[in-house]
Amino acid sequence: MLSRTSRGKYAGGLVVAAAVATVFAWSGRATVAGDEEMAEDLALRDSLAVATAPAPPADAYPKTTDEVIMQLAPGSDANAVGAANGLMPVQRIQGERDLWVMRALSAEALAASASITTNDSRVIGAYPNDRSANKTFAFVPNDPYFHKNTPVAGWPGQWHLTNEHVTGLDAGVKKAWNANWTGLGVKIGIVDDSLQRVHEDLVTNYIAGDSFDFGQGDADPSPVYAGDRHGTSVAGVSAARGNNLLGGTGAAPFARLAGLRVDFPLQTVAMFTGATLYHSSGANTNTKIKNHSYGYSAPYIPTGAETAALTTSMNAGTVHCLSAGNNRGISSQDSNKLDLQNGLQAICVAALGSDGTFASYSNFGATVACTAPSSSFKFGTNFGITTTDRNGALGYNPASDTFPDVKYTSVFGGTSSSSPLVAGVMALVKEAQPLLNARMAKHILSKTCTIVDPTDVSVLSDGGWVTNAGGRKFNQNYGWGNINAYNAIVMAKELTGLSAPGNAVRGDEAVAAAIPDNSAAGISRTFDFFLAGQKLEDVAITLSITHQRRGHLEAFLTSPSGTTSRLFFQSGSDAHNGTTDWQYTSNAFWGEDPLGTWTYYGSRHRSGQHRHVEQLRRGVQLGHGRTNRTERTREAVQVCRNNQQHLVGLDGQVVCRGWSKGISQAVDLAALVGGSACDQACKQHLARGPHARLWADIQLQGEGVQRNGQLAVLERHHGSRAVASQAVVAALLGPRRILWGPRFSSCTVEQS
Ligand SMILES: [Ca+2]
Ligand SMILES: [Ca+2]
Ligand SMILES: [Ca+2]
Repeated sequence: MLSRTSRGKYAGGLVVAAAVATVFAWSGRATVAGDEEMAEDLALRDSLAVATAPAPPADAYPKTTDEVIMQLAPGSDANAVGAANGLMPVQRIQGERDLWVMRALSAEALAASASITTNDSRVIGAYPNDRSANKTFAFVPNDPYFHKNTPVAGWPGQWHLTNEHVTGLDAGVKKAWNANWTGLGVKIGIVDDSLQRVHEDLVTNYIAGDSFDFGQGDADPSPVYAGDRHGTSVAGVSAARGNNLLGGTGAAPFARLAGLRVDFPLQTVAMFTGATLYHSSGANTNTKIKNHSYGYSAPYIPTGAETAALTTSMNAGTVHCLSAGNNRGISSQDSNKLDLQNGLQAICVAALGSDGTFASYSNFGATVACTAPSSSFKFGTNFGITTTDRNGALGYNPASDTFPDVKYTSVFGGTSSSSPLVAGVMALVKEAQPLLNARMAKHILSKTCTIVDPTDVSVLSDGGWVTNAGGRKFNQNYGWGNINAYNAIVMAKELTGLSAPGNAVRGDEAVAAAIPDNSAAGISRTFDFFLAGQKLEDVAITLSITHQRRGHLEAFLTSPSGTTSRLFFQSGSDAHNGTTDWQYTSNAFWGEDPLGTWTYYGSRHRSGQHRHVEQLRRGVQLGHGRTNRTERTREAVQVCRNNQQHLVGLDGQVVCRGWSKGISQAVDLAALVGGSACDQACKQHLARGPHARLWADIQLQGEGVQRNGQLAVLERHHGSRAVASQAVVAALLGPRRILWGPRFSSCTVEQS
């Protein structure tokens, strides 16, 4: 449904198709475009009108124009009517033979058009063709606990979704919802201790056909034990039903939820393996997103079958989100020591407190992909997460919460909450980009997450925010940064696919050398990759280390571009022996060129206690590949240069100088976008010329155009007349950038 602003009506009743015969064959006229071209324009306009959401604010546009929409008596000659009234027909409304857009050639003619129906019998209706400001009815949650100070003053609201305390410190879902991305049609599998399917805020999104209880072997994932409460809260973070006047909302308010119950007291590897694969591998891939808010609290525990299942399911296209862990301060605090969390392509999610810094408990590591808002206990002032809670006296409320409604809790948190938040966001992205898989998700995250805590140089951050040679910023406390749903969707919409995944392996190397005592430099070795022109994705290196106390060790990897990533951090309390074939992954090199010499080294931070000979043995694996996108890039510029039908401004670049008439040679689209090459005379010329409206729009919105930097401005020429419809401009300035034209849309370029 659309709402629209009220508008003035000049005179007469608008007669539409029902009353107007449409069998009349329209004949072309010199002053207007041919029917076919016009139909294209109108179809474009219509498509843009639908695709553009939300509309810019009404006050961003001049309210009035010099155009009038006129319903002529059947068979009337538009040119004759125009000539008699100081008007020029510029466009016939698609599908209506006698419905015209007329441009007034003078202010007097425009004023006179208000009473034209009484003065010219050929005109039976006239309406101003004013600028409009329609909006789609985007998702706006009406759920009572969404806002702060609900149900009573003092409660934080769902700040992780839309932060009403610190603007922007959230998951960026509001703008995504405003553009109507809600997870519709996407199923999220919650691998957890249960899912209370009858909960009022979960029942609507719950989908029985994709749910299963791997503990009881039945189809009902409902809680079994009194302690089964975790999954119900996790599920609500991803996809509690939004806009139902109940509780709160999930990040993906209209996504569907599949409960995949594991019996935690009696858990086996088989239960997790089954839940990981269920309906997201093999013949049934209904469930495209899965969340895993669990993991080991001790380091270096192999999870062979589960890891293999994750790989299988990710290869089948599923996006798996995993909690990074809540182990900061203990020996498993580095997620690279957790086998599931450091899998290739896994989306390992850390937690961000409401103070804007990493949560007090959150794991860190080179394998972290991103962070998302959750609870924290630093300074005692951080908010918890408000989500669904097991009904009645069970659950977190009232046992550890005083929130007034025991069906909900305000004290959920941990990376158990940040991960399903990312899973919910992934559902939004999946809705917007059906090709989304784990690789694409990581490409997107690597470029769209938001930098938080920008001055963080804590030891665990591994050097603070480091920008690698691929242009990605990475910090082990946050991965690529805080999730931003809207940014992710904008990028996802631009993608047209991925290149085939590449994989390169360097075999084992027996180092057979001692790691010197108390030496940060340790020992190092190098290896080479000969992969010219590739873009790195995941990097994995497997190390076997013989040592009496592995907690004293650290290891690092340096890329040919000079980026160094800590593979794992020392944990003095971890007194176990060395590691055998442990695979560490790093996201720190994403987008770099792997060509050249890599260096890895191990170091030891204590001395004197252990006299054993240490050995390193390593194998290494690089994933590489690119996203494909139809985008305004320099490559696209070259491909499209000969396309004279389109003008595309791209980061100040001119694609095609087809701008032939009415504008001087000196003025190109770069001038229009950037304004720098257009002097005063040029601007006056533009303001008077056939592109006056487009120019006015750009003047009005110039800041937005330049801010976004990548917006394309696009024009279609018909002889001397340019159709610079407001819909085009609105589309350019709205959240969804567009590309138009068959030739341009074929300009698929590779982009890291
Ligand atoms: Ca059951
Ligand atoms: Ca709700
Ligand atoms: Ca409860």
